[in-house]
Amino acid sequence: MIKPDAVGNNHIGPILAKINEAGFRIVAMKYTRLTPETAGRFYEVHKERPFYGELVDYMSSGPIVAAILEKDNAVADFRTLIGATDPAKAAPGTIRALFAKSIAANAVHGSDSDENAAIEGGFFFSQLERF
Ligand code: 3AN
Repeated sequence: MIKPDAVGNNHIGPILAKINEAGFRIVAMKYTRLTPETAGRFYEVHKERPFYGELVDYMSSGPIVAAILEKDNAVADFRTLIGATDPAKAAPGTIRALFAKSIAANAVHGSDSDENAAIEGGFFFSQLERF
């Protein structure tokens, strides 16, 4: 997912270019906006964390781009491409180092496991919307 800060700062194009250059295939993509209710469901796993309210408010504050990406070793390779959660700690050249503003407004989200990738893909797309 490309988060509201990156969409608002016109970083959709450069971020998609980095994703393509790294060898990912886009199999579904959607420009949309989360409501506080849908953002709350998307981040339900973080419900007990102190920043949950801030995260839900932030993720529903503007449009996002949701996408399903395919590649061998996609989860690990995408996390390498995006860099650490805190952009100040993200390796040079990573998407978060290049485009993120803060730990909350950190430009992109990537699934942390194949299992969560399937759940999160299903959150945004039906089978018919994938190519
Ligand atoms: P990642 O997105 O790198 O997997 P997680 O799963 O630890 O990071 O955190 C989920 C999301 O919660 C992050 N993308 C980030 O936007 C937000 N987040 C994490 N830690 C903080 C924090 N200390 N303050 C505010 N937001 C945070």
